[in-house]
Amino acid sequence: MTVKTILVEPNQLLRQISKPVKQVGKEEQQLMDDMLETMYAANGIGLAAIQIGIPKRIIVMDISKDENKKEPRYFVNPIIKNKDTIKSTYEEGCLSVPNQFAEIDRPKKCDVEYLDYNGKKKILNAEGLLATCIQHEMDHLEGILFIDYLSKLKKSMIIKKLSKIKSTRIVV
Ligand code: GNR
Ligand code: NI
Repeated sequence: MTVKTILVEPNQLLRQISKPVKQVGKEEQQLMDDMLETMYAANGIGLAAIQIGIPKRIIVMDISKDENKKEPRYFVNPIIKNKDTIKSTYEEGCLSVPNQFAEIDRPKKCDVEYLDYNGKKKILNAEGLLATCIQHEMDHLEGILFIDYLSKLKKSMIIKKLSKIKSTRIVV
């Protein structure tokens, strides 16, 4: 397993639409392992493959609070089957939008159909943080970031800040 570099906005790669996985094989499982390790190393609760530059419809998540009880979740080709008309608000952050947070409304519950780590078809009835996180991750598969839901002004202020930080950092 390897910790990969997480792409940071502004980066055109993050705006790509990710492609469906044809079959969950060794290569995809290796990618999921690397994604999970990268997510844990960055203290995140979710990660989409495009955040490490791979445009595949793969997500990893772990929303467990206890660091000693890991509960990794893997989603390949996720599709939202049903979403609540009731919304809930969460303060969201994103590993690709470091140190920026904003309250975002999303459907409170949703049902997601996907393939698991072994390529087996599953359905998850998600609510609360789990529902919020899976929707945040599925946005990444469409090239959408949470800042896209903010006003033009707020969004441009965040992008400007991130660009400034980037220009002062030496990237190897
Ligand atoms: O670590 C993360 N925390 C988080 C908090 C509220 C709503 C969504 C998230 S996802 C984020 C990790 C990330 O950027 N995943 O794409
Ligand atoms: Ni994110």
